[in-house]
Amino acid sequence: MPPSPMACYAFILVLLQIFTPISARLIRPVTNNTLVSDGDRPVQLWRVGASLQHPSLQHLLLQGLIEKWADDATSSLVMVREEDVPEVQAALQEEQVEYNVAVEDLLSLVAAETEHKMRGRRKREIERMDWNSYHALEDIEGYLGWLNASTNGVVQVLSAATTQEGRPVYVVRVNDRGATGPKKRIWIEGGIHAREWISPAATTFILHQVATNPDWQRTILPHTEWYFVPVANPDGYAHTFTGGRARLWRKNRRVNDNALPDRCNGVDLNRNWDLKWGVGASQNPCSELYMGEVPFSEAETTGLKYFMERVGPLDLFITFHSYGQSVLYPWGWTKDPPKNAKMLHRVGRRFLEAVQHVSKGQVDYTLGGSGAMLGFASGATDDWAYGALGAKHAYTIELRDTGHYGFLLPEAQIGSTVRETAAGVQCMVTYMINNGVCARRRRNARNRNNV
Ligand code: 0X9
Ligand code: ZN
Repeated sequence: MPPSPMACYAFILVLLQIFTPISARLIRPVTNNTLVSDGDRPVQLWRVGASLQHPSLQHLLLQGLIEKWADDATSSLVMVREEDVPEVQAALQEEQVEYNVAVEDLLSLVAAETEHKMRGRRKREIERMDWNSYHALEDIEGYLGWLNASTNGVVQVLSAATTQEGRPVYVVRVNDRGATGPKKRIWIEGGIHAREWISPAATTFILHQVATNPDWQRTILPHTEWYFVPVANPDGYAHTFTGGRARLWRKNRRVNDNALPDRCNGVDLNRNWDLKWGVGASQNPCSELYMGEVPFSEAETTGLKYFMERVGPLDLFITFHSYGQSVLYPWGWTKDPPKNAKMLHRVGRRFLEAVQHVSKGQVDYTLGGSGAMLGFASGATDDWAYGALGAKHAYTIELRDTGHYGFLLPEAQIGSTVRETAAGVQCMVTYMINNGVCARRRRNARNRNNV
């Protein structure tokens, strides 16, 4: 489907503004319009002439005054709420860090998209899911309900936890009990970060393949047992569908302190798991990287941890995030490679090759240890699954794109993204089941040693 004129316009606008040279644009004055609620006030995108590793940027990030959009060795793009402009401005000026406003009102780019979502709500029970648009939690749960009721016990929908706002965190088990041979245990987590909408889309699409595609059912299902968490952060995800600033929400919705503003609600569920807890995370509830008061302080992380422990050691763990197009393996808290880094690398490469193949060379991913590739961050699910649970392979996969649309990946890209992602996972799993069959022909044709 070609992108809508609105999407093209928004994209061109973002590009034009992002590539305007530093200092060439004026910062809009802070308004004090009491008729506009905080949730609708602008969020700006700033281009900053320093990496997020710069101490003053780290400080602003951990305080919650800026949020990460993109980062490289010498510059970064960060989100700044309109009311925080003076404070961030003063901090950067004091450190003589250059900056300019790349996009004055990021929310104007998402307004049309979110309004359309609110209008498009469907009834709860749905038989057919599609991957042409982003779906509200009700739609996703409706689809899970339908799978549960119509697949003869192959798909079971179970609840791992109840969130602070009373929503279940579902785990979907797919297992063909008729097939009795040895099986690889696979856990796929989606939607732990609320605004990364492509993640639940990819997770539900792979679930759909495993549960309904005859090819997968013949070649993969007899040798595997799957656990899917389509939306690990349902409160956060539901919040992102309420319009305005909420579209860019990352954490869950825990109320940390009633006296604090909305941005100080929530815990980053991907900093709350108990493995080297506290590295590259914030102790300040107002930061988007808030790690929680103690490890596993949240219903979502505790519930999933107990569920995973009951399932036992996994052969493959994947958590889908966006964006960046990278396949990351442990550790997040150090640059030192884990024991079997070579094997993690080899299996991860199968994903890259399959995506390249399916996208006809248009989509490239990078591969490596997450601490080395992204900077240190602990308390994430992948490190816990690998280091505490003992999963043989554990990955964070950052889906499309590389930063043009970022978290606001257009709906026109959902279909191709989920298809290439499913092909990537299919290749990893086939490789594990068959001890290396997937993509062998393509690999041999190129370079036998390049694994
Ligand atoms: O920082 C994160 O939680 C993930 N990136 S995101 O932009 N989607 O927020 C990456 C997590 C990588 N894994 C570890 N650091 N263990
Ligand atoms: Zn994420």
